[in-house]
Amino acid sequence: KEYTVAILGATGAVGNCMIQQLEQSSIPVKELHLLASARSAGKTLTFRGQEVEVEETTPDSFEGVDLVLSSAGGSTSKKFLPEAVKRGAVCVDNTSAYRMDPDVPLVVPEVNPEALDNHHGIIANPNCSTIQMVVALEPIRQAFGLKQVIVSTYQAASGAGQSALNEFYQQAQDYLAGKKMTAEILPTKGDKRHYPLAFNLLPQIDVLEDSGYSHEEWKMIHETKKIMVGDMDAAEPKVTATCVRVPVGISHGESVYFEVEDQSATADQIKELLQNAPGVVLQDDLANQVYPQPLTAEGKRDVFVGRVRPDYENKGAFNMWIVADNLLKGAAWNAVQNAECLVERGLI
Ligand code: A2P
Ligand code: 11C
Repeated sequence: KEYTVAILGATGAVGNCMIQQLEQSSIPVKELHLLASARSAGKTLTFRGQEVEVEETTPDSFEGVDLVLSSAGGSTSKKFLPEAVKRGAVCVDNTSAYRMDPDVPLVVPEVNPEALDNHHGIIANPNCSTIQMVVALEPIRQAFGLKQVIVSTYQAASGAGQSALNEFYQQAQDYLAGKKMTAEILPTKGDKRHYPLAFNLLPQIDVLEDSGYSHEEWKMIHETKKIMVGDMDAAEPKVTATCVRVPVGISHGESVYFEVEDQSATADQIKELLQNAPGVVLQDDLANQVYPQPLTAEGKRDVFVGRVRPDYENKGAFNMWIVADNLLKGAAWNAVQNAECLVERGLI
């Protein structure tokens, strides 16, 4: 079977990567529709050497579509995905719109592909910072049990979309040219105040909530639980997070502290597990200063892990450093990989 595919948000940072990832995927594509807002209608983008015109999204854009890959913001997903499902399409949604819906599987193929079997037309792709963390933690959880995770993130500007990435590059140029930096998007579109990211750090990703946490931190906590144990409020693993935007264009870094149940676990055993884990590349060679970095992770589909070491003051606890391309494994590749799994399982 060949599939008619639509990419909703095709002109965005993730949408562009979805086009590339689909080009490289095993999914047989009969026809591709590139959908965005009215602002982009008529622009052309390239798929497998052919020019494809971008169309304004309407409910009828999904007529005859088998598979939708979407990354055009939560409100756009809420507006259009039910229309797509009504017309018989299966949607892999990269936004947070449906992630906590009990009828919507939240899937990272290396961790919980079986959750796809229960879909009702929409499959949610987790948040980028959650995805890379669970890919690295799941093999450890399977082998030793996982009691607690404490994560601090170092997140790239592109996580906030193409316009945020452009704003960050402009700020860097302005700063070096001795001009005043301007900020209209970061830390998050729609909030009251904006600050420059260039030569700075912003401890706010998404909106700040009354709990004292940012919404990004909330997502890392509850998405991790839903993916790993199927319950967004599960008591274990315990998860807490601090999310920080750093002046990097692409690829998120994470410092992850975790405690396992099996107190006999060693750092060498954990490294061996990671070496053999699907989707993970272990880059951990201290003698040769080998460790994951955003610049070397960019453009790759894998999750890179290094600096694995025990907490010598707390048995059964470890630290590690994780980096992945937030636009690929954190978004477009995970979405296309989910779609490949749906095809393999006969679920589209
Ligand atoms: P457009 O380029 O026409 O604004 P990013 O995450 O990089 O900011 O990209 C967001 C994507 O979502 C873009 O492709 C953008 O299209 C698309 N988009 C935003 N709002 C809408 C909407 N109301 N309907 C369809 N697509 C939208
Ligand atoms: C960021 N992680 O870096 C966010 C972007 O829930 O899909 C992804 C938001 C989401 O800003």
